[in-house]
Amino acid sequence: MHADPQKFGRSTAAQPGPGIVHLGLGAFFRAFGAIYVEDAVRISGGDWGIIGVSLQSPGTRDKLAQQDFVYTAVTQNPDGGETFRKVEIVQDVLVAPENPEAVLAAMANPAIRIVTLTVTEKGYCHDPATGALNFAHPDIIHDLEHALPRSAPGFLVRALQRRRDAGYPPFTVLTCDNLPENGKLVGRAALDLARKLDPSLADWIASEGRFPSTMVDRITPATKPEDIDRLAQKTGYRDEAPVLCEPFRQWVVEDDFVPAYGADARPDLAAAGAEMVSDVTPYENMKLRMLNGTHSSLAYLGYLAGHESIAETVADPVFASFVKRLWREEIIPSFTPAEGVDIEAYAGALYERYSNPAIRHRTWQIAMDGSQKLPQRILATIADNLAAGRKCPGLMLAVAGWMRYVSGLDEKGQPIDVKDPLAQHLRELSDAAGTPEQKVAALLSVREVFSAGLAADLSAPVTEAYGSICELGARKAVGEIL
Ligand code: CS2
Repeated sequence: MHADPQKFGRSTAAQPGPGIVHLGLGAFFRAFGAIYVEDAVRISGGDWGIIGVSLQSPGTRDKLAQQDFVYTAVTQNPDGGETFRKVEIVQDVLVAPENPEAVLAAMANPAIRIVTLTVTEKGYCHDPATGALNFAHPDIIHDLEHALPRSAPGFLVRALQRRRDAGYPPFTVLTCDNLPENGKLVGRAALDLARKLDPSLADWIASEGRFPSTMVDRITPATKPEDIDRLAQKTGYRDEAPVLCEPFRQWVVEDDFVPAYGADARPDLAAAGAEMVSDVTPYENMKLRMLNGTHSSLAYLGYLAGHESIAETVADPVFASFVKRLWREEIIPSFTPAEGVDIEAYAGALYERYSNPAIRHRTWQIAMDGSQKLPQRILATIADNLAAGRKCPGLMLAVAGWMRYVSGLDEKGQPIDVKDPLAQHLRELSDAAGTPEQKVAALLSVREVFSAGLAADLSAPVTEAYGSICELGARKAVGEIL
């Protein structure tokens, strides 16, 4: 039994005024963006308190509300040690389905100069293969017909509409999701929706709004009940909503914020260690392909091989060699790193981060939402390799691993709890197809994921890779690549 827990709450009554609304207050942003903002305020001041918004469910709000929205960030070091940091920058959490009006009112408050987002790849209601807003998405259909929205684009546009009508400047929209040119993507979604509602609003957003792109990086595994108990044992207080993270963090931000707010348009993120740049593209390719691309490759193939976590997967010498080969042979040649970046050293640091035994980052967690992740993490790299005449058998095997994973049965015939917006459709396609060739063809026909041209290019190599997985099992199929 842990010690009688002391009341867990704020260290001080003094708080900065609100300056940011965050849509999608999950573990990642609490372990990442909130800490950067809190550090920026500690160093350089400014009214940058954060109002969190949950777009789906009340769970996070319910836990945080019990402890005045304060929580612990637990850094898990490779030597097994843990360091604890109390984070106090979040000042309130709203639950959109309970009270969308309160969310819009918060976003329309002129004191709010930035809206940040971590709504995951599927939260932008876009078509992953093209980037266009999906007007057939049920939430977009709803948001076109109702002033109180459901979707992230809907909240952005309706709040901007209120600000425009009240004569206030727009807020800067700062997305923190793992998507290429993520600022342009969320800007396009907002403008596509605004143009349908009110073309003059779209013109105003296009002229006065800002949607800078960012690259975000911090491995943040899900918190388990035993983590909460361990923290209570170690600290003497009970925090119901701690977040776990690795020591590493990197935030690269395009320095393009709403000019109407002048020097008060953003917190001093550079003082907190963020890199403020004019173009984030080289950093984003490096991270999405080198980290997220191998994360997803290891997640599907590692899960099928029976590995529970990334650390466990790269501890397997077959997968250790596989991931290093992926970086060397198929990913690094596919892009130009940012100036001054030692890309070999970056790969070596990634391998050390993956190997951190204290981070139990489940392959199952990373495998989620593959239909929304594959295009920017793996397919773009394949397309660039093919255009350059380079074969990429490792990435083709990763695609085949995803196809085998979404079939819903593992290599022991046990069910896989596939989490994906298209999970049912993918399972039905796989089940309805008889042979491996037919299964691959059926899944390559999913245009939300594979363009027709890329599907044609992938057909033969992915079919061969899929057959290898079915015949040898994932681990041996990986071994064949080496
Ligand atoms: C992971 C990412 O769950 C996933 O898809 O690949 O959350 C990854 O941990 C972060 O992007 C690391 O910065």
